[in-house]
Amino acid sequence: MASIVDPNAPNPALLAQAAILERPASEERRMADAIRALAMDAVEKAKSGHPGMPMGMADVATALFTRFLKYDAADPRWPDRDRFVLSAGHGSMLLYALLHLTGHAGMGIDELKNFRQLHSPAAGHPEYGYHPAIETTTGPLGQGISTAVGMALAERHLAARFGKSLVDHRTWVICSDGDLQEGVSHEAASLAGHLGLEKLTVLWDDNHISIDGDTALSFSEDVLKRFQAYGWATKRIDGHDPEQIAAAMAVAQRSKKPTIIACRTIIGFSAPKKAGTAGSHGSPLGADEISAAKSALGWNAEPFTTPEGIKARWEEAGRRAAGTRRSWLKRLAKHPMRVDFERATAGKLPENWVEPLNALRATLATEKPKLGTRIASQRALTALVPAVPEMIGGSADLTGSNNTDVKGIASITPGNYAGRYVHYGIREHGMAAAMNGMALHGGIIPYSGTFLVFADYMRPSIRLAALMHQRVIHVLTHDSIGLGEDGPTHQPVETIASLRAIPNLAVFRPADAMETAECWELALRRTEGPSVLALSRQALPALRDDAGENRCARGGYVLAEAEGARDVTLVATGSEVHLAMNARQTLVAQGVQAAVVSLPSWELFAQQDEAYRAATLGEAPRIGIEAALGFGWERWLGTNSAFIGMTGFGASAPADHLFEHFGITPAAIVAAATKLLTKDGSK
Ligand SMILES: Cc1ncc(C[n+]2csc(CCOP(=O)(O)OP(=O)(O)O)c2C)c(N)n1
Ligand SMILES: [Mg+2]
Repeated sequence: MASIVDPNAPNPALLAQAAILERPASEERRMADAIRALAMDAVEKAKSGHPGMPMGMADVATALFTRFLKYDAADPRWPDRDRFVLSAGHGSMLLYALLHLTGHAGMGIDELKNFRQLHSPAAGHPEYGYHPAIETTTGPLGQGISTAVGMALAERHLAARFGKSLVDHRTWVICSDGDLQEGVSHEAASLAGHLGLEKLTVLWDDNHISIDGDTALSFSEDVLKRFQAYGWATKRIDGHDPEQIAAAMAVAQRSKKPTIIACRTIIGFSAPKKAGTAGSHGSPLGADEISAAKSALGWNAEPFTTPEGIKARWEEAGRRAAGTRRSWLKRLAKHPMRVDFERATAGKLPENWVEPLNALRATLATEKPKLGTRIASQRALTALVPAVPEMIGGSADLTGSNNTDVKGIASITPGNYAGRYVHYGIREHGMAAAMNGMALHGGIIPYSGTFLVFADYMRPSIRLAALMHQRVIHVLTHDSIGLGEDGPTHQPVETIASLRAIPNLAVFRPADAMETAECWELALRRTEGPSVLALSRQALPALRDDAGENRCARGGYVLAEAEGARDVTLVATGSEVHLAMNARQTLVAQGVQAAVVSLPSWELFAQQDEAYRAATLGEAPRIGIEAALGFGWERWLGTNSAFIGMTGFGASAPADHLFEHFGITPAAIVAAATKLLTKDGSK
């Protein structure tokens, strides 16, 4: 088969490289070469990593970090800093070299020598939390740029809330071909264009190379035209020409639209054989190629060293905005909204925020309403959103179904960012990534919704939120066959189990309005990671009339104890808890002592001490009930047990017919208990 790209053709990139290397080496070029040298050295020492991207983008990154990016190496968490996202996370040495050269504490030469080793802040890909200047974890292509959209939106909203004197910064992204091929970036870029996030600038490493070779193998659209159609400003430059780079960045700073700059670069720039080829993408160049590359650059310094003059220039760049930061601190000190600003950016909830929710819980205890938990969630939001100004809601075009909106709360619209509700459109993945960016930016607690079954469309971003310990809350409604007629495409059966498999994600499946309010409180208090609220479409009876202690806080609890010694324990979640309560009544009438345990959050329950868990689950045979697959239930059920739930996909029919058809009914629970106890010999 004829290949689109002839692998034996002479590499034009090497000719272009020779021409660039003939130009007199400016100070900027020498500063960029310091990045190239460190990237080559660190990857060589680690015997793994990606030298090509840092070597190709070194000139662009140098212009950004010496002339445009607002940051102070002395305080990388300064709230009004520009955000810099290295979306092409495989090029992590670019970021580490920049942090090292600009004088950031905690990224000394020893850290670079430990690139990709255990406990090094210079991990294989940038990891949020490993160093304060790493704004987000990147590596899964497409996530960084989409997360940056959320950061840029957060900036616009907080500027509207607190004013320009406190919030006025830009978001800069370096991305690669892979970032722009991934679908999530299409969703996020479309949203950014629609909302007009003018302070977002994407620097695209347009090097025409990915792992399989020339991007022409798989990528032929006009990317800039695509971005123009999204409503972005675009620019195409030579990514090795400092004047063109600076001119384009200056234009981006004045742009009234988000901007993407296609920076035509040579991957692995300076490597005499591997430059311009996929060979420089993801493996050490080798001693000979490195030595030839350094001599082509005129770089004579020992490995892992930067000539003093060049290092001094870089450190000066790291202090460039120190004065700007000091003036900002002075403005903050005198600002009438200082206390609120500091509280919001620290992620602390306002004093008394929980009181309206407690009032709601008291009402629910007396009214005992029969509600879908999605409606109960809206009642909780009606109490919470006015009390917690950091909460920014939204939905992926299912507002009326997810019930994520609150009366009187305005939407964010293009050019007006003061609202607190985002119409994300049908862009679940982009939404979840942007929510991560909003949380990472600080000052915002993002929540939003879609159907539970579409969690799969957001999974890579939910996983990152869990990995990064971000408080992001997903309201996922229509959580079982209980949604009825829309049928098996819309009925999650494996979704809850798959979400429970993600470490550090809290999955809540409340049983009634009271539990829903309690789970909302827990999700908001959970600063160490994301939460999912799995909520029913169908109405559920109230099961609780106590509004004191938040009983969901322990993840599981005895909702109804047996009259005497337990014969059987019915363990259920969400919409199946009331079925268990129903079955309990019949069993009691038959002389079987049944207890009901509600288990709204497996993660919180697993954190309780052994004694509490043992007392809750009891020693009697157990029956698990959940309108989903039984995958994972063995964890709570033990050997002498049964599970009532789904065994495959659902079907299209009214919900009550489906529960009947799939045998998830009080009668089925009673039958299972009888069978279990007969087998057990105890009855
Ligand atoms: C979602 C995802 N899929 C696959 C990969 C593996 N991977 C790492 S880099 C890369 C592509 C490299 O091409 P490009 O993005 O153009 O980066 P460059 O080689 O130019 O640095 C791939 C497929 C990944 N990191 N993320
Ligand atoms: Mg590329």
